[in-house]
Amino acid sequence: MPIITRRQALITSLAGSGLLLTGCSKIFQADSLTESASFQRVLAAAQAWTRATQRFLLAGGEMAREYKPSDISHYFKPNGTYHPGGADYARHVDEGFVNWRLRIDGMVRHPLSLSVADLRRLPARSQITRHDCVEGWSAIGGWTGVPLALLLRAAGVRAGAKYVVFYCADNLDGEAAKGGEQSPGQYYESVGLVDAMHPQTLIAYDMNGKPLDVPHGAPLRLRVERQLGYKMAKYVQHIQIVGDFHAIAGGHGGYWEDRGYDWYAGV
Ligand SMILES: Nc1nc2c(c(=O)[nH]1)N[C@H]1C(S)=C(S)[C@@H](COP(=O)(O)O)O[C@H]1N2
Ligand SMILES: [Mo]
Repeated sequence: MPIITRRQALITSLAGSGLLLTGCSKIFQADSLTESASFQRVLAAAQAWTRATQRFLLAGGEMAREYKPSDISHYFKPNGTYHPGGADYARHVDEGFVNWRLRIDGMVRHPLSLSVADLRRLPARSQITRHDCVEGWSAIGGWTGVPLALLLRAAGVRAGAKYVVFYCADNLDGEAAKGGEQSPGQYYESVGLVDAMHPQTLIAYDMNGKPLDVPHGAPLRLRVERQLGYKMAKYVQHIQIVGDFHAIAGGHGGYWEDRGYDWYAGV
């Protein structure tokens, strides 16, 4: 019974995002964002995304446990990269990330390029979840962001696509100058389309009600609840939809997967 109640509450809040859409269209008309074709496309996809999410919940789709604001950890350990090096990222920090773009391409009908401001004006979801790192620590945090499903619907995933790959701005042991995105040291991750379309999978921009800070992945990070911490790519700048990932970096679908971790990291 409590589960049904919670599901109904979620559906109610998702119906609310339909109202948010109306609000967004108004802002959109009066704003310079009319320039952004990508933004317009995502906004147009919002209604279909709301219906798909409702279907998922009504069909009894599994949600990760969500917590109360009072459960939020006082300290959430930053892990892995605390600050991507390099002049490019430093410039983005100085500029307050106004020129950061999230590119979405690969097996899609409409490649997208969105600014952080674009993402902040789209329907959002907030959730308080527990993050589990393979190193043996956990922390509870609150996340707000755009459901990845909405972005994928807007981009129009092509038949034959199976995975979503996330490329990050940090380079852990390669030399950024030599390799760029395909260098073995570039942090990247991938998830299957089912996890990518899950209602709790977000491109998050806020943590505990404040813009993501640099140690936790500013300006954008992935939240893919029900999976281990290393899947939650920070500093995301490029999302690519692919049929397989064997030709990418070490071929195992992620920075740590190329170093022996499991690709499917269910909690
Ligand atoms: N780009 C990038 N993403 C990353 C990492 C990283 O080093 N670089 N570390 C991963 C690991 S192992 C964990 S546990 C989480 C840590 O997120 P946090 O720093 O917000 O705690 O980010 C994951 N995402
Ligand atoms: Mo981790």
